Parts: sequence; C-alpha cells; structure tokens
Amino acid sequence: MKKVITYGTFDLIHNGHINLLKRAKELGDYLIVGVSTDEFNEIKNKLSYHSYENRKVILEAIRYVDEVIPESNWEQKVDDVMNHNIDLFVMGDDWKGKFDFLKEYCEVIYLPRTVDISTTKIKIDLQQVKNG
Ligand code: C2G
Repeated sequence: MKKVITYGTFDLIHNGHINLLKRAKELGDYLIVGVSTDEFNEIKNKLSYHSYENRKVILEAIRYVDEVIPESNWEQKVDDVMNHNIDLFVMGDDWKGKFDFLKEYCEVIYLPRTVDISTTKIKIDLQQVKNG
C-alpha cells in the first residue's frame, strides 16, 4: 500500500484544495493530511475562519482523505513520514523546494496550484460583496 502525506491549513475548503487532495490520493492508495492546529496557524501568521476541530471534520468528509493528523510545528514531518511509513510527500508548488530535505525519507512531489482560487481571495471577494 503506497501511503501519501500532505499538510496545510485547509480553511474555507475550495476547489484548489480538492484538486490537490484528489491528485495526491491518485498518486498512491492512502492519503494522510496533516492539518495545521490553531496554535500552529498563529506561527504561520494565518488566522483561519474554521477551528482546527472543524477543519478536521471537513477534511475527514472528503472522499480522497483517509486520515487526518494534527500539524503542530515545522519540525514534525520527518517523524510523521517515518512513524506513518509514508512513501510520498505531496505539496502545492508554492512550496517547491522547501521540503526537499524529506527526499532522504520518501519521494517528494510538488503539484501545480489551482489558479484563481485561494482562501484569501474568498475573504477579499466576500468583503467586497459586504461593502457593496
Ligand atoms: N493549494 C492549491 N491550489 C490553491 C490553493 C492551495 O494547490 N489554489 C494547495 C497548497 O499548495 C497546499 C494545500 O493546497 O499544498 C493547502 O493549502 P493551504 O491550506 O494554504 O496550506 P498552507 O497554509 O500553505 O500550509 O507545512 C505545510 C503548511 O502547513 C502548508
């Protein structure tokens, strides 16, 4: 069984996230998602609308996702890859090169981001609707 892992905040789930999760799952048989805790989001300077618990519940309902684990820091990836017997690490290519240190432990693939969508764009567009 080929095990894949990816990480993210996954706030306000949108088609960009779904495309990423779909492609990651298609590269293996089992997909684990490390979803950022609220505390780690603060370290990433990200304020998410949904709490960690709600982002976890939403991810667990996505057909491509087999397991969700917390992402609490930048340092846990090597342990996660080893402890979960991960074969492949996948991230969107906005992170290209940033996680190449994992190549000692598993395959690393960066996938093209989906254009014209992001959680930030959703928030901005909604703000404009509100302002009329
Ligand atoms: N993504 C994408 N296309 C978009 C938006 C996001 O492919 N239009 C991908 C990102 O590249 C990432 C995943 O969806 O692989 C989750 O995106 P975020 O929730 O923004 O994740 P991020 O805050 O970048 O956290 O340790 C890694 C970090 O936790 C990644």
